[in-house]
Order: sequence, then structure tokens, then C-alpha cells
Amino acid sequence: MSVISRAVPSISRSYATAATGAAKHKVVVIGGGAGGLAAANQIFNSLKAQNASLNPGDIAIVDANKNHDYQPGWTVVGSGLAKKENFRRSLDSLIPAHIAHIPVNAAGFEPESNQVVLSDGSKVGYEYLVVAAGIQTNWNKIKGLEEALKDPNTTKVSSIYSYETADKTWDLVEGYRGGGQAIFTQPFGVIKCAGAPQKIAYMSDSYWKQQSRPISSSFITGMPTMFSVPHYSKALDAIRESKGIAGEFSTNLVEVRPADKVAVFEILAGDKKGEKIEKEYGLLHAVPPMGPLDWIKKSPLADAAGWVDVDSATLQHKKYENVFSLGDSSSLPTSKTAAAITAQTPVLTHNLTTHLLTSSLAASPATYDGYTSCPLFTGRGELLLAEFKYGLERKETFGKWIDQSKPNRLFYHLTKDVFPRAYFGQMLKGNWYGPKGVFPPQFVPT
Ligand code: UQ1
Repeated sequence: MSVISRAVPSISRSYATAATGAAKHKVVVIGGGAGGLAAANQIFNSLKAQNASLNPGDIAIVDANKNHDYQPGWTVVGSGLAKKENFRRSLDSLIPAHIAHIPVNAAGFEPESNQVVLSDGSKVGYEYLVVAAGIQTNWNKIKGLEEALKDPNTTKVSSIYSYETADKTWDLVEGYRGGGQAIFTQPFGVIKCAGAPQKIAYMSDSYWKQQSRPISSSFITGMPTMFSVPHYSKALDAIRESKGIAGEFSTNLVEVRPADKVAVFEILAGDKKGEKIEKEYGLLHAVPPMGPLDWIKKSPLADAAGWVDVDSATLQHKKYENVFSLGDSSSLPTSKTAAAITAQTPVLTHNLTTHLLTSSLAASPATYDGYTSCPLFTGRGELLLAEFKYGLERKETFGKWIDQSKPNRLFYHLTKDVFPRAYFGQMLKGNWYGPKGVFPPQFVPT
């Protein structure tokens, strides 16, 4: 989930060997986001538990970011329920002393010689590579959006998809008293946390109703439905309608003209396919399209779409057996969330450490079933907990006892109050297994 900034960093801890290209680590992890931190720690803990000889610095994290953000929190920030600073830690504070931090961004891969090329031109060698580099948010693909985001007070445009603008979303929502449509958009295509664009619509609408402000809202999405899983999509469509939020589908935001408060959409399907329509807005919540990081896309590890080309069950690279990937930068065909990473990490750890210790994946590798979850805030005090796996099949933790397609107060507090604690307290240290809590899954040979 980390967003790797492209800025050239200054080196804050000195790794002289890295600078000369001589450094070689047992395991190099690209990215200090949710996937990278969880995997680095879990691999270290697992190797230790298996009595592998392990020296400080044998596992290294490559990431120039100064900070690490709990990105699921940005919806909560945009809803006025938390301060964004609460969900930020310095990256250094999250990396234990026995794991090396190379504070430079990766810029390329040379898997034939087991090396990562860094943005300063130096190289780092590895025995095993874990790519957890995150997704690229393409702000510039919506014409005028970057301009419009600069001054939300005059343009009335914001987005929960960045640290800089998450809190401005709340300022805008709190201060908005109507006089035009409130428009909430979702782009066509793969994005991280695909439920967030509608969560912020529900949370804003819920606040305005609480304040008795007669504001009419629309949710306009490039996607053909409310959600990928038909079962939840049906439930969410009914929830949206019951709130009186208009819905428009296969309609993609392509341009913002903040001076006129006009948003331009392109129709993606049906009779009017290709047509552009203009809508005046009073408030606009925009979500840009996303995609693989440019430098990964053109690297030898990428698939045709640009994601790191791994086996969807074992998380091992399809061509290079000492390369693994998880999280947003991976090709895993599931929804990109922190919850997904809680299920991916133990599979990756098991398979990587088995390969490291025995030179093969063994006859029965651990397999990932595609588990992911989307805790959908549907209003203040209510949340719908969607949980599913490959094939868009439901895989619900509480489904035996509770109808998970109905919003619930318990899930609201679980997501708002418990998950952030589990994330910082356990998950990033490699000790959290999603629905299994602190109990690791057992991978037994079949
Ligand atoms: C989860 O483990 C987790 O990590 C801390 C989240 O944080 C973002 C989640 O949103 C979800 C859904 C899980 C899964 C855990 C349970 C108990 C369903």
C-alpha cells in the first residue's frame, strides 16, 4: 500500500556497501508500506523460529519515504472522525534495528543478476526479493484535477486518496451548506480500496443529514456496478438508493474545470458510449485512476499490464523463483486492501522461507485463496463488512451469525477503533493474520 515517491532522497543512514554496489542481503524487500513491513518482519521471525543463521541487516527494506501512512484511515479522516497525524508514523520508527533500511527508492530490477537498481544509480544484491512497492495514483490523468486540489476552499474539490488532501475533504464537507450537487466519483479500472469512493459519499451524506442540511448527492462511477461482488453490490445499490444518493454507472470523470465548477465525464458504455457530459458541482470528491508504478511496468518482473507477475496461489514470480510479491504492486487478481495483505503475508513467508532453507517450494506450498475485505462505512455508526476471495466468492468471518450484507454498528467500531490498533501494534510487526487475529494459519502438507 505504500506510495513510493519519486523524489531523490538524501541518505540518512549510511550503507556504504549499498552505494558501491557491493551490498548483498539475504532478503531485499521493496517498499516500507503495509506489505513490505509485514513481510520483512514475518520473514525475519520465521527464519529465527526455524533456527536459520541470521545476522542483523540480512533482511533489508528499500524505501525513501520518510513516513508511513495507515491509508485505510484516510476515509475516517475525510469523515472528520480522526486527525490524519494519528495514522502517520516515521518509517524509521517502524523498522526494527535487526532489519536494514536503505532509504533510497528502487528504480529498476536486474533479476538475471539478482540486483535492484536504486534511483541514485547504485545497486543492491539479494538472494531473495520481495516486491511490495504499492500502486501509482495517476492524478494527472484527470485534466485540471491537480490544479483544482490546490485550494479546496475556492474550488470545492478534494480527495481522500492522499495525505495532503484527506483532511481538506472533511473541511469541505463540514463547511458545505448546499447550493449545487455534491458529486462523488470513482474511476474506471483497478484502484486501491475500491469501496472508499462510495464510503466517503455515505459518510458525507450522513453528516449533512445529521445537520439537517438538504444537500443532494450523486455517486458517479466509471464502473458498471456499485461493487465487484454481485451479492454486496446489490445490497450497496439498495443502501445508496435508500439514502437518496443518485447513481450513474460507466461514467468516468475525465476533466475538472474549477473556475466554472464544472466536471466533465465520459460515457463508457451503452448508446452514448464516447460522449462527454458536463455537470456543474457544488462540491466534488474526485478519485483519480491508478495503475502499476511506471518503473515496475517497464521492468523484467512485470506482466503485460505492468504488475509483478506472480503465481496467484504461491505468490512466487512466474519466471524468477527467488522473487515474490504481495500487495498492490502484485498481479494477484484480488481487491487491493490491507486486509488482503494480512492473508498474503503468511503464504509468502512460508513459501519464501521454505525455498530459502531447502532450495525448493516443496511439494505442497502454502496457497493464497484471494482473501480480501472491504469494510464499507455506510454512514455514521454503521458499516458493511464485505469479505471475499478469488472468483468474487464470499468468505465471511462472521457470516454464520450475522448477515454481512447489512450494515452493523459492531463492524463500524471494529474498523474505526480496533483495526488501526491491530495494524500498528501487530500487523506491521508480522504478527497479525487478519480474521485469524494473532494466530498464524497452519500450512500442512497434503
Ligand atoms: C484486518 O485484519 C485488518 O487489518 C488490521 C484490516 O485493516 C485495515 C481490515 O480492514 C480487515 C477487514 C481485517 C480482517 C479482520 C477481521 C477480523 C475480519
